[in-house]
Amino acid sequence: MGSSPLEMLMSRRLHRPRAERGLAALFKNILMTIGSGGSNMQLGASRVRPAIAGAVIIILAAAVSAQETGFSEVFESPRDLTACQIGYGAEGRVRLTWSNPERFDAVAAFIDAEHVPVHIDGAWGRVVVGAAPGPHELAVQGFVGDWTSERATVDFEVLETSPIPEPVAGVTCEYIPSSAGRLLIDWTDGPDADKWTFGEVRIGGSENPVDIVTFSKDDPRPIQVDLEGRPLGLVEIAFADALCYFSDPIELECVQLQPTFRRGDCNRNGIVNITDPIFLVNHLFKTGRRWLCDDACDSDDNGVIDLSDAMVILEYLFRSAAPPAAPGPDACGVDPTPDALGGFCADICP
Ligand SMILES: [Ca+2]
Ligand SMILES: [Ca+2]
Repeated sequence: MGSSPLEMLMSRRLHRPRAERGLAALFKNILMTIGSGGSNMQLGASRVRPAIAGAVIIILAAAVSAQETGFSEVFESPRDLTACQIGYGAEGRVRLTWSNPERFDAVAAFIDAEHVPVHIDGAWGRVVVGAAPGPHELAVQGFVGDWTSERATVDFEVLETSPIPEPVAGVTCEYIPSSAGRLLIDWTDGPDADKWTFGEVRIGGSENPVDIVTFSKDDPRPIQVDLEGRPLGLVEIAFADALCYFSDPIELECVQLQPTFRRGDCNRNGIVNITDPIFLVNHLFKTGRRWLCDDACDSDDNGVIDLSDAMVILEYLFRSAAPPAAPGPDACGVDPTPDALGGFCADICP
């Protein structure tokens, strides 16, 4: 017996999850019953049976089609595929990104329908491919288990050189190790300053950054990048035009700033007095304003800010007890014992 389009559709679906296999098997049984004129159907005259069978097939096909549509909605293609050129030369480097990475276990990339030997975790949401200068069709395909999505494609002209050769004349980077790490990045405009509209800081380098922080040309400077505990490592900045052609990356050499503070000057007004424990207690118990420099509030320098820090200040002020830990309440200095306290300490005392 030849396979009908519906049966072929069902056979393709047989390796789907158990619940779907059960549904396909049910449909198939009904079909076979109709096709054989099964006695339990009691369909009567043979000229009536094909009409009823046809109607049932149409209904079943519609049901399967609806389920197929529903599945497609769940298993969609990589969405909003975007190409940005991040490297130039004989082989341009193009970064492809998509907006629904959580949908896929893995993805594959294609250049002009040729598979590119990169196969990455789909949840990453981006992949960098190499392509010779010239127009290309770039594509990404998602995988979930044995299932493959349609390819999402984007036409992109790979350039041999960046259209923004000199976006800036010089870049400065300062690294503040407190507050789980923060970068302050500034620059002076270069000859091509009017060609770029946005930029990005790549923590970990161009090819496989652990994070990308974007900024707009209109953002206040210096731009701030919170490292949130990530290691500093290789950090690059690059500037892009509206078509997402980046400048060549500029590796940042970040000067580490040592935050300085007076221990106990929790409210950061330059003197240790009764207002400091009040400020501290207000935050701890009355959700008042958070301290401005965690290390300054950590009076006993044990890496935790709690009521005992307020007590150290009070004991020092009113009972001649030992002063807060180094650098002490009077000297403006750095924290001699690195700790994981968050909060922003400026690089200089007030
Ligand atoms: Ca103070
Ligand atoms: Ca403490």
